[in-house]
Amino acid sequence: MLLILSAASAGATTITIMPATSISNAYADESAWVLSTFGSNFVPDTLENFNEFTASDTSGYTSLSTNVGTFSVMPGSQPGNPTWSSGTKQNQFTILDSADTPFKGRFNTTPGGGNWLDTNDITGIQLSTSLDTLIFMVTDVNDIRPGDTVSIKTADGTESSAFAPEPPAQNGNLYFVAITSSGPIGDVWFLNTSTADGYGLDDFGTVVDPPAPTPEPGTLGIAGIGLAAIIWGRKRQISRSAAGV
Ligand SMILES: [Ca+2]
Ligand SMILES: [Ca+2]
Ligand SMILES: [Ca+2]
Repeated sequence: MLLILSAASAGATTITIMPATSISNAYADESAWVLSTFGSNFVPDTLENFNEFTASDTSGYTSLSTNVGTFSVMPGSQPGNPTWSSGTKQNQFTILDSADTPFKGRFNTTPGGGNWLDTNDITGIQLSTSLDTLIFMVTDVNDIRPGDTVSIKTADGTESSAFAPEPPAQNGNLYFVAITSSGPIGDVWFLNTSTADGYGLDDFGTVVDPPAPTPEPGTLGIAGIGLAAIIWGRKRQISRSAAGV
């Protein structure tokens, strides 16, 4: 399914939010978006799947350095419902996996992976990134109460909250999100009006123009034969002219 729910922009920044029906569908959306936005030379490149971190429901982070930039709790962020997010991780975000999560509907989207970054129901997370293009997956948005609203905002004022509202949002929903900018994006803010309706973030990456493929051995062989023929021809020419022929 390739359905563009939203393409918000202010100035040179765009935020695109696309609903997906499954993980494979989300990756199909990602590939289709890269193709339509950048052309066939470009491919998505996942840089951070959170699998190098330890999943834990008993510890969290106020700041976390990753391969796409630094995630941090925003000033003024409200803690989640203490029933779920208690103790040391109150007003912290967490890395979770399916064995550790106290929440329903948030999940890893990395093929073969297990972890995701979980908001732990806090209301404000910032990602500071130097990337010009940022792509990622979001799970379980706006699925608890009508009126709860998750929005994504960039430092230049571009904002989108085009996730489906509840209703019809369902537990376990999934989105592919893309942010483009004419220069480094800088700060991305993940904002939530609710303290009981968190969500998961996973598979952050960018878009790359891959290098030209190296020539296949057969092609090299033909090129080598051609080069040898040229050298042999030149040598022959030199010896003929040296001999005055
Ligand atoms: Ca993951
Ligand atoms: Ca849920
Ligand atoms: Ca939720």
